[in-house]
Amino acid sequence: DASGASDGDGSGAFGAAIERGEDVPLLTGSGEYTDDISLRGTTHLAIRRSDHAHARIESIDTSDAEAMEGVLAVFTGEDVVESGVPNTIPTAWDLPGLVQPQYRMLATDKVRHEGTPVAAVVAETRHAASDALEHIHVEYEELEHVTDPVDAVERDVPPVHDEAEDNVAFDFELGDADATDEAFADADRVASVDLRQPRLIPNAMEPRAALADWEEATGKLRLWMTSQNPHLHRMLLSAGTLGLPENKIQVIAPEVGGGFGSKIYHYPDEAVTAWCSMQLGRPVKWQATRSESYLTDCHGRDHVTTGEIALDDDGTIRGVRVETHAGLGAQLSQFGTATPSYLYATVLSGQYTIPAIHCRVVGAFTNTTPVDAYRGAGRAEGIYVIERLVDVAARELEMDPAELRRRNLVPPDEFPYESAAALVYDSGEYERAMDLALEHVDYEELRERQRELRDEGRYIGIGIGSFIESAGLSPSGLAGDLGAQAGGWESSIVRFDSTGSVTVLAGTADQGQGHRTTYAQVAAEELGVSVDDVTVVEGDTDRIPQGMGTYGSRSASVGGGSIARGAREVREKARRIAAHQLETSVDDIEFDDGEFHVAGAPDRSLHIQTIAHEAYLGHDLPEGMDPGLEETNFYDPENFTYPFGTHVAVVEVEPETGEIEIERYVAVDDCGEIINPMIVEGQVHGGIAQGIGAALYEGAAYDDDGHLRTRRMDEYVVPHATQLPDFETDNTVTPSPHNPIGVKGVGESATIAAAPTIVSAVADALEPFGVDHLDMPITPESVWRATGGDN
Ligand code: MCN
Repeated sequence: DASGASDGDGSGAFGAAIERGEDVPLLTGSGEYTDDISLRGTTHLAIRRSDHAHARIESIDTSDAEAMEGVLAVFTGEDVVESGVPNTIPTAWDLPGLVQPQYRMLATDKVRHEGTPVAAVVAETRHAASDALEHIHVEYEELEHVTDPVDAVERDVPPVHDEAEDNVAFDFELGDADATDEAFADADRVASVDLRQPRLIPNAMEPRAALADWEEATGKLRLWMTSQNPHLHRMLLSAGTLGLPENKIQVIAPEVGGGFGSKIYHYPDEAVTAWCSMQLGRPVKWQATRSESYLTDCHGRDHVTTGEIALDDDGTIRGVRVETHAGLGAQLSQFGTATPSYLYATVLSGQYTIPAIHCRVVGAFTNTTPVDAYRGAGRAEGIYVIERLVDVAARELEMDPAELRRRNLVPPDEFPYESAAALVYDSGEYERAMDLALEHVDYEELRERQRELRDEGRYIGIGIGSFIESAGLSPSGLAGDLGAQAGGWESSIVRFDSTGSVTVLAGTADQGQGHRTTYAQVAAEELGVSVDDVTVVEGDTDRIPQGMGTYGSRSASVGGGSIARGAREVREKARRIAAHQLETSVDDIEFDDGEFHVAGAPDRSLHIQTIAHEAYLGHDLPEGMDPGLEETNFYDPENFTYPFGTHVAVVEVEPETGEIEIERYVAVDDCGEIINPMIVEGQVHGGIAQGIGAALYEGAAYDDDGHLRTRRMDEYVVPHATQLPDFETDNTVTPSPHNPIGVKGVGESATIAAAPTIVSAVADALEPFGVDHLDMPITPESVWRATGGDN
C-alpha cells in the first residue's frame, strides 16, 4: 500500500523541506550529551589499556594506584570474574561454523590488541582516575602478533585465539560456484582486479561515553550512554554481561553526537562502567578521550580482495567471482560477522543483471581493534568491488564505462529483480538516474574535453559510481535465517494527548539524522496536524517500550513505516468517534486536512484534535470503545529497501606532483519518496564527504610492533570542508513498494557511491599511464609512483 507522500490527508508535511527542529538547541549549546549529565556523588572511571598488540598478562599490581588520593577502587579482570556476573560481550550474528572465542569485560589471560581493557580505576575526579592509570603495574609476556588479515591466515603465526588455530573465524560462501566457473569458461573475456580496502576509523564528533547509576535498594541500573540502539544495548547487557533482568535496566541515549556505526556495538567499556557502579553503589562516569576512540571504537572495512568479471565482447556481463580476506580484529563485535559476509556478498550484482556470482570470504582474527559496520557497512565494500570490476572491464573491452554499465543495467520492467547474489530488489529505474547524472556533467562534451586536454599534457578523469544498497534489513524471519540474533522490525507509539498535541515515541535512536523533524512530518501528514504539534521522543528504554535502533539506513523506512501505520490506526479510531458524534456511518466520513466531515456536507465536521479531547473525556464514545487515542505499532517489513543512484566525479590529476583536484561532484540519488528534501540532501553531503575521505585521505595503519600508527586527528586525516568540492545533488523518485510511505533509506548511500566514483575518476585520468586501479587512500605519493615518478 505504498502511495508515499500523497498517502496522508494532504497537510503537506511529508515532502516539505522543513528546517530541522533539533538544530536550535544543538547550536545554542542546550543539547544535553552524556558527559553533560551529572548525578549527586558521581565518580569517574578511567580504563587501563594494553599497550601491546599481543601478550600474556603475567601479573597486575594495583596497590600503588589504589593508594593514590581520590582513588576509590581499582579493578582487574579477575575481580569481574569473582563478582559472578556472566561477563560476556556477546556476538549478535551467527554464521555457519563460526568460532566464537570468549570475550570478557576486562582481559584476564591475554591482551589481543593494543587498547584491550585490563584494569579499571574509579576515582573522585576524572583527573585522579586517569593519573592513577600509570601507577598500575602490568607485567606482560609479549607474543608475536599479526595485523594483516591475509598474513593472519596464511603465515605461520601464533593464533589470536586458541580456539581458532589458523585465525579463521569463518569461511563464508555465497552464490553458485559451479555456475560461475561455467560462465567464466564460456565468456569471451575476463578482467580482474586485486584491491585492498583500508581500515577506516569512524570519527564521530562525540567520543563514546557512559554514566551508570546502580540503585541497590531497587536493584535497578540506569545507564546513560552514547547509543545508536538503547534497547539492543539493554538486551545485550542484561543476559550476556551483567545478569540483570531486562526490566531492571534503563538505557538512555541523550543527545548523541554522531555514530556512523561505531555506537551500535556493545563494548566492554560501557559494561565496565555499569559494573563499577554496581560494585561501589555510586554513579560512575566514563568519557572516552579522542585517542581512546581511535583505539577502541570498532573500525570499518579492512578487506583484501581479488575480483574477476567475465564478459562477452559486446559487453554482456556473464559472471563475477570474488575472494576476500576480511580482517575482523581481535574480537567478534556484534555485527562484525554479518558485515563482511551477507551485507557484502549480497550486493555484488550492483545495478546489473549478472547471471552467475560466487563470493568467498575468509573472516580472519588479527591483533587489531575489532572491525564492524561503518557507514555503508558491507554494501560499500561490495559496491566498490563491482564498480571497480566494471571499470577495468570497460578498459579491457575498450568500451566507454557508461556504455558498459548501460548495457547491463537491470531494466525497470524486471522488478522485483532476484539477483544471483540472493537479494530481491524492490524497484528501480537505474538508467534514468544514470542519464540524469551524465546530463549534469555534459558527458559527451566532457569526454571530448578530456581528449583535447590530454593532447596538452593535462589529465582529467571522469569517474562513475552506480550503486544499489540494501537498507533496513528485514523481515525478521529472513534476518534470523541468516544468523541475526535480533529482529528486523521497529516499534513506535503514536499518541494524541488530550489537548490535541501529538507525542511519537520511537524505538530508533538519532545521532544527527534529524528524526525529530522527519518523524514529525510523517505523523503530521497522516494525522492532518501541524508538524509543530508533534513531539518525537527517542532513546529511553523506560519511556519507549521496545525498539531496534538506528543503523543500516532503516529509520525512515522501518521506523517511519511503523509511525505511519500507528498514525493511520489512530486516525481510524478518531474517524469512528467522529462518525458517532456526527451521527453518521463511518463510511460517510471523509478526512481532509485534519477535519472529519460528512460526505457532501462539509459544514458537519469535527477536527481530529477536538476528537482527541473527546477520546480522553470518554463521555460520548461509540458503544464498547475504550477511551484514549494512541496506538502501539510493531512493524516488520517484508523486504529491505533498495536505494540506488549514480554519482559522477570530474577530477584533474597532476602526475608530476600526484595532486588530485576534484573539479565537480554530481550525485543523483533515488531514495524513493522523500520525507524531507533538505535532510536528504544533508545526508548525501555528509555521505559524499565520508566517501571522498576513504578514497583520498583516510586509512588506519599499524606499525611493525602492532601499534596503531594513526591515533590522533593529525595522523588520521578526515577531509576538511576546504578539501571538498561543491556537491551538486539531484534526485529521481522510485517509491519502494515495501513500506507504507514508499521511502527507501539514504543515510549511507552517498558514502557507498563516493569512494568508487572518486577512484574511478582518478584511474580514468591516469589511463594514458596504463593505470587502471589504485588502492585507497589514493595519495599524491601513490599517484606519483603509479605514473612512474619514482623511476
Ligand atoms: N529521510 C527522508 N526521506 C527518505 C529517506 C530518509 O527524509 N526517503 C530522512 C530520514 O527520515 C532521516 C534521515 O533522512 O531523518 C536518514 O534516514 P535513513 O536513511 O532511514 O537512515 P537512519 O535514520 O536509519 O540513519 C542511519 C544512517 C547510517 S546507517 C549512518 S552510518 C549514518 C547516517 O545515517 N550515520 C550518521 N547518517 C548520519 N548522519 C549523522 N548526522 N550522523 C551520523 O552518525
